[in-house]
Amino acid sequence: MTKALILVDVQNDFAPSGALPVPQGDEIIPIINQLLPCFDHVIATQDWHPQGHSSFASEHNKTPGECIELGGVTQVMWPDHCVQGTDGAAFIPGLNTGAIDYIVQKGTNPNVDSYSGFFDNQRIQATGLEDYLRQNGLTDVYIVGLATDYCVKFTALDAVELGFNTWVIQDACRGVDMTPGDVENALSEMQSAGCTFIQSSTFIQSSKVLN
Ligand code: VGL
Ligand code: ZN
Repeated sequence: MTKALILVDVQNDFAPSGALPVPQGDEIIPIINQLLPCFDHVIATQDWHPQGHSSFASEHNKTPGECIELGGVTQVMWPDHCVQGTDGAAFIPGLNTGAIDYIVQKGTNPNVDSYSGFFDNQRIQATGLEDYLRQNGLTDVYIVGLATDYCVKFTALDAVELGFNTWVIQDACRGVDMTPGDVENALSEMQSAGCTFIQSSTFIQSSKVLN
């Protein structure tokens, strides 16, 4: 059993003061920093959109939160966020980025969104995350980050589907909850799919016993 920690979109635009704020999104930073030493392999995803990305409401004269159809899938309209190379796309300050071994950038195709760290929403392209995990013999993935009801959820669902043992460290995630209940529903979906939930304190305690 070889485990990897996957940090999903721990980026400024998803912090409470960011362009697409996730309430209390910054609270996970110290929790993640405590988890990092428990892992030999740490991977971070970054939402990494070109300017004028098709998920941006501003491109379609829509209001954030509205939905459109895009390439055959429903697309939520978002405020402009995580534009490549901007401060909004950078990791949230305080995160121990020195512990990150591999960065996966997603959402780079201007025409397609990508919530999952593995594939874009239309499943046109893989990001390379699966290959990286397999090449390094990583069979167990522990997922943390932002946002529980979008990128964390879709990354976790794909991980299970690809056959990885998938854990979600629940207190190290925060959600958007645009419609109240979204986070609860996301947790149920992940659980039904076969993800296991764990609290950071329990995980840290058990890795101390084992090592
Ligand atoms: C995300 C909405 C749009 C996320 C990314 O990281 O959960 N959500 N882009
Ligand atoms: Zn995005």
